[in-house]
Amino acid sequence: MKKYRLNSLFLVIIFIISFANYTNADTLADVMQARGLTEKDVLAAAKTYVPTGKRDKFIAFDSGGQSGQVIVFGIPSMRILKYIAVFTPEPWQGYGYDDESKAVLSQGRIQGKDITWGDTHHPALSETDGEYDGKFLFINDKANPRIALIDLNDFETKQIVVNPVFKSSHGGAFVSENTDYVMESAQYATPFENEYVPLEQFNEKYRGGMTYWRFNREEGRIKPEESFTVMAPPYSQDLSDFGKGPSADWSFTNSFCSERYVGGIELGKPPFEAGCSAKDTDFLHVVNWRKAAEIVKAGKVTKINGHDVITMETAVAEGILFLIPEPKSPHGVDVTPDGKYIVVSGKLDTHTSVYDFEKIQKAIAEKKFEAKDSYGIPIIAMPDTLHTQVELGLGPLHTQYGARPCEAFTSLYVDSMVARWDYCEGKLLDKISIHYNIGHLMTMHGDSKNPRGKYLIAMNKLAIDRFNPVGPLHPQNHQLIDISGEKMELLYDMPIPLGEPHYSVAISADLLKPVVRYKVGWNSREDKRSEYGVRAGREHTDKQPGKVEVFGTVIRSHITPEIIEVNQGDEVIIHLTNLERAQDETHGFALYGQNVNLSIEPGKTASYRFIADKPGVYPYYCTEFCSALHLEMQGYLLVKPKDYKEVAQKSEAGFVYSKSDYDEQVKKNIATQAVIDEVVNFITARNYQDFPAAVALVEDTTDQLNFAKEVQAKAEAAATKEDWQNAMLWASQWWQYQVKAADIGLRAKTYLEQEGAKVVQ
Ligand code: RUQ
Ligand code: CUA
Repeated sequence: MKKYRLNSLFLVIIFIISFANYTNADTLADVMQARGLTEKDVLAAAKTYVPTGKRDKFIAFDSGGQSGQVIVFGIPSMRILKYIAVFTPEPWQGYGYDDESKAVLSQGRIQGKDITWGDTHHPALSETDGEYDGKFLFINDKANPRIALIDLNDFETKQIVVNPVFKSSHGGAFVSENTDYVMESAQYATPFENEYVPLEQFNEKYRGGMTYWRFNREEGRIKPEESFTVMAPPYSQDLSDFGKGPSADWSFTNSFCSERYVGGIELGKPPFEAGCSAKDTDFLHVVNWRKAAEIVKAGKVTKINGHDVITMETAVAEGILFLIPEPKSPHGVDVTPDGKYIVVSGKLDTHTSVYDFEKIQKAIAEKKFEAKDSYGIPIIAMPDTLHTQVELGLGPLHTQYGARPCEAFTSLYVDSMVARWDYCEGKLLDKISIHYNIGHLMTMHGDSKNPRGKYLIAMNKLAIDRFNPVGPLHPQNHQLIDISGEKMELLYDMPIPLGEPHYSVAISADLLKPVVRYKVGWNSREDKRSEYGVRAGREHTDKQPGKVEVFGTVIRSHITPEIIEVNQGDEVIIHLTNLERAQDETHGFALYGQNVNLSIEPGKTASYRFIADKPGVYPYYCTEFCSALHLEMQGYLLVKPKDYKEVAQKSEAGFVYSKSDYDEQVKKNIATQAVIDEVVNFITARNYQDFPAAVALVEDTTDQLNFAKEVQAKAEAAATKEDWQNAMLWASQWWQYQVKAADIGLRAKTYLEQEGAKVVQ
């Protein structure tokens, strides 16, 4: 059996080598004909195909909609790289299954209740001076107004903050030019206090607003105690955007249903949708957030639920909140890269309006207002602030920017099209059909001061007939569009089978530099050494009455300890540290009947606690296929019944080995070592040190060979004592380490061959 394993390893390698040399007889023309592909199709394929081993130029972060997660994919290949668990437990990442991540999820409790999902809408990348810096990602939950913080150092969720006054929030997350604040606006107006207030008091007691979450970059955390909310009328505040450059101190927030209509079909009243779209205009909220922050510092706030709120009265008195009419039921509000204009589209109006920040400032400075709303907020007349209005098509929603001067792209929901236009001249340039009903759209670095152009992704709400049918619930459809030429060209359809991704942001891949391993014994959620981490050889189990605490480790291919004995009723706490230094050697940990799966990436320490309330035998194992002996990476938790009386047990060996078994094994080990030596010679004869990935593999191989040496000594010691049973078992373990060394060594060799490493001698 074991012999077969080594042989099969080499067979696979030979197979791979011979397969690579095999040339397919088909020509491109044959394939095109057989598959019915046009030249345009093949060109699109060539523009998106990323050959094996090559990487994407841009990395996109999609909101995962109702899945409460974030989807990471590459552009132009549109290959999904990861789902980042954010608001929803996700077992592959151990998220919501280990103590460390449970602590993050529990920060998101709403009024004491666990919320195990999210409706993620808008991701935002951290910015430095208006440019994406690749450090952090923020995303909001609409259903339960929360913001999550993801650290792009390891693509893990580190913090969840709950909005203390809102009961829903669509318009988040947006970041200020230097990420000192992350913004979120209310959607459905509610009382700020957590109290019952009859709907009859909607105008007086229900409120909207904009929350500015303070972000501390050094700590890498949002600071709730330094955050504040500017209260606003119950106008259903929607999307927002921070200004840039000249407008950097300001923020802009749309609203709909400024009619303040309250439906009630069952009471015989016309529905919300009728009453909420009766007026021709709604309001753009213009806020001087920089000044608002100073007002908060000066203490001119009202505490609501322990949170600093600037009331509308204060906001008006201090001159930080203004309204400007905007076309009916607007949705997106997007500040141009130069910060000079604010683009707003009304879903129920064919116009896209371009507001001029300078004109807005002029009106404010001259106190030129056309009226005040019923809450005393000054309204600036629309014509006094408009730069231009453009007729783009039906149902304009969101706008993103391209790399060319004044280049904008707007999604047309009703038309199912993307419009390319010039916001300076107010001129439509090009249109392309998408499939179907586009919501957001996204360009590379599209929210930054410096959009990169090249690609656009149309984030379509409906897929309808685009993919093989999979039942009534269809995937969403992202369409990749080439915007590098004069005409937009559709390149690729990507199904998204995980919630409705509302919005996405994409960053140049070279700006992301995540770690490949943690320092050994790391609590990744708190970004510090775990007090439960242990190094190799330091594993131990602490037993106290009623409590068993295991400080264990995992490394190919064993879990230490392999046997855990506890008494019924004990609290069992298991901490496991992954000792691997190799890249991509994650181990898992699953235990029968306990709803646990840990994901223990190299260096990480993860913990799990439970009460062993039922006596029995509970196997545990590693859930990642980590090595040829992954299946053997196992152990037993034994829970002894309360009244259990120890009796002496005698265990019989499953198999009895002799001297000849041992000799046979040693012969095999020596032969294996010869193979390993050859691989090692190949590597060391080349400039492998010039390839960090190869260096890491070599380090790992050396580790495994050192382990092999350690157990070889044990085998030989047992053999001198003629303890053939243990000699054979240790010799077999020696061989296991050799196989692992060979596996990694061969990976390094293949890598060096592919990268064209040179002989150095
Ligand atoms: S959304 S389709 Cu941002 Cu939730 Cu506009
Ligand atoms: Cu570790 Cu499988």
